[in-house]
Amino acid sequence: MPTKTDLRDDIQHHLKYSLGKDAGHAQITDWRLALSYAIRDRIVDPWFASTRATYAQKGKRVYYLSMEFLIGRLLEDAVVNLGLMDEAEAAFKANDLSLDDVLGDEPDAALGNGGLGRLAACFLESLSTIGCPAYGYGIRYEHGLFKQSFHEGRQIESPEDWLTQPHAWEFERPEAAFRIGFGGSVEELGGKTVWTPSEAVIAEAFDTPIIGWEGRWANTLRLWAAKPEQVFDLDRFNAGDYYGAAEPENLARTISRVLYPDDTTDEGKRLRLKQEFFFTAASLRDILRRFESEYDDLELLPQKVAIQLNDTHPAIAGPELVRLLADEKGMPVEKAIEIARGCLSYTNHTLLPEALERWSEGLMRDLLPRHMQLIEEIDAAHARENPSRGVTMTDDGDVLMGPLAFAMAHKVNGVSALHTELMKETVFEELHRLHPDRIVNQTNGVTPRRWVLSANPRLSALITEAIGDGWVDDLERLSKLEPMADDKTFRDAFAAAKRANKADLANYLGDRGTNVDPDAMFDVQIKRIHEYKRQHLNIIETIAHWQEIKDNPGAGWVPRVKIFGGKAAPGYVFAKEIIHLINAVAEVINTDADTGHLLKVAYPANYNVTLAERLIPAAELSEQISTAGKEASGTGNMKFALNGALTVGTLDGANVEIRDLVGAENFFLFGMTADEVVKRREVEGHAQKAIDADPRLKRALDAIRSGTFGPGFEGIVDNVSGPDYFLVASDFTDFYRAQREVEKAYADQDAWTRMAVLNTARSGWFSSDRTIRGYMRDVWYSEALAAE
Ligand code: 9GP
Repeated sequence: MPTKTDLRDDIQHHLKYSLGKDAGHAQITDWRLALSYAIRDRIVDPWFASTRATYAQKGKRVYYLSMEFLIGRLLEDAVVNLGLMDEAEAAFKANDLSLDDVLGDEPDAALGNGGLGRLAACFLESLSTIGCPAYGYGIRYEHGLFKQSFHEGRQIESPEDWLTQPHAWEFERPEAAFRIGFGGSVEELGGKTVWTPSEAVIAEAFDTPIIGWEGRWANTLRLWAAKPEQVFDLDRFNAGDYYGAAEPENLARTISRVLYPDDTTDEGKRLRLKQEFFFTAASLRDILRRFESEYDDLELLPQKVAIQLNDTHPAIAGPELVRLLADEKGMPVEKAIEIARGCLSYTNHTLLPEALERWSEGLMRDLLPRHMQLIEEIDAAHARENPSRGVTMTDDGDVLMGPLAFAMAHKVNGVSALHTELMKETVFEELHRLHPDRIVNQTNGVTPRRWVLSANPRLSALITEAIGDGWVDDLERLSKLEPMADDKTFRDAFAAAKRANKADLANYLGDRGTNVDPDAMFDVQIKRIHEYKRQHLNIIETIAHWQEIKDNPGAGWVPRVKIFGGKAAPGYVFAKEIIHLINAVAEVINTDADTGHLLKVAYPANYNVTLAERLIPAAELSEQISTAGKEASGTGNMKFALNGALTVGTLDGANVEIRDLVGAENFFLFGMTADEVVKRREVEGHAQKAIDADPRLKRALDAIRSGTFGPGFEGIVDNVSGPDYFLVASDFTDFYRAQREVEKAYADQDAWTRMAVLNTARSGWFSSDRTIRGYMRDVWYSEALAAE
């Protein structure tokens, strides 16, 4: 294995022999690929060692099945985890290149929509850091989440194309391939149930090693690509039907072509179900193959295999595992259900009814006829064992994937304390009554390697100087910073790091056309655009604030930059209107000579993981303002707090736990609680009542309606004044109050910094290492191993 000191030589070697370039002609991408190969070489040995250790110690393996892995860039993670930043920097300096430019050339692997996918990526890194033998299983989408640009303030989507350049991290495994069938018929043949699909594709594996902190352990992310069984129809080609000849390939490839945009329309339902079955079935076959290479007693499966279903997307794993065990291995169905349940567990990530998957029974029967039969059997077995007030896996002609996943899992978890309690009281009320020990909580977390160490080198250096570097894989050690909140020298250094991050961001925004003052407060809301996340509450409050400033520009206002980032699902019209409104407000406010030095709105396009890594370290105020009861957890909220931003937020998701830990006095709380939200909705005309009671809100809405920001925003005003399901109007007044509290606190910079230090010092619990240890203990019953 090459040693650290050879990195420069190895880069040169790969430039020449892997890429066929000499240094004089190499482009930045060539250098980036050469570095990636040199780094990958250093991952392979620990990767093999981890696999050998798992076999040697007969470790239990964890399989994390997820439709999404929002990994972003991998190169920096790997360089950081191997401790090679200095060497890599030196190697490029010798060639007059900056490591930042090289790292910045890597496209973002955007194989996810938002929090769920990013959580999966943090978990992969933590699993490796901890040394928990694990595989991530997902789909190798050719096109990840769409690219966003703005035209006249409106979102424009274009295809993402991360695979147009070679993907340096993956190893193609043509030998690891499974035939995945769809449709067809089911027959009883000689006492056996046989499913004969009418069409099939091949799932081919691509492996990416994921290295943990200090290179101690590496796991695998195995993504499946769909290929045709027969590359090409020669008969049709020879008959001159060139399009027809390519049809099998096109049809198959469609399955892994595009990441499905969540929370959107019904279109493509059939394709989505195919995607779900495709990767789940391939993964289960791979899991069974690996198990059978070591053990010959299938009853050992739950002792050796833990399969985590990330949301209901892979919930077809229940019936598919039962089918494999019963139809293919000859186990009685009831036994197969018990064994499958011993392996499977399910994470719920949302209570939003529209996001809880249902598939029509007709579609299910057509695409997966044997699975539909087994769903009915699972349903009947569950009903026999658990006399209940009507829990069923089907309803109104639909298969309900939530109850199915619940019934087939030995543990079901929510992702924050509040969310888990609400699951028990709402979506899974009856199932919880029947299985009171099944639901557990595992509050989300984020990997500190990516979200502090790499993203915020200035803060990281300061922390390490103060308390040593043990915090990187033991984040609760940040609590040692707590006394330093009272140390003026430390506070000044903390504030200086933040100021420098803000200056960097101000340059970035300036390059994109929005000039902002790095001494203003940086107030950030970055996340998918959704009504429940209430970016419209934020922009309406911004308008009201602007109007107040205009009335009295000399009143000593705290200068602010309101920064937004996020994409709307292409089919989500209202979310797109919110984007348009934010951009329209920015256009007016940013060019207002009276207020320009006091208030700016910035909305950089194409928010992604890399942009988050730039924004979060520079943020001072974190907007976590969802309608209480709607945000399952949030993970951005944790990243902000760790990086020393204060939160203005509702009692929703993990905000509750953040506030408990950082202290109520270091958190700006506003808004109704989840219970109050439910009651408020019952008040007749609640929105209008709130508007009538608050002239500022009325004036802001009037300005939007009357066209101050251009035409076409009546829909938003009508919604906020009428149904207002997400209670923007009812929470406005308290939000406005909280924002003024924020300004009052910010005016005393030193006191603010003290609160920011305490946010960092008290947020160590939000490491995804802690979350993964919780899953290992309460859900997977698995243990960490050490490679030799
Ligand atoms: O909306 C939740 C978000 O609150 C949570 O942090 C994340 C990870 O658990 O999952 C999100 N849910 C989804 O993306 C889809 O259900």
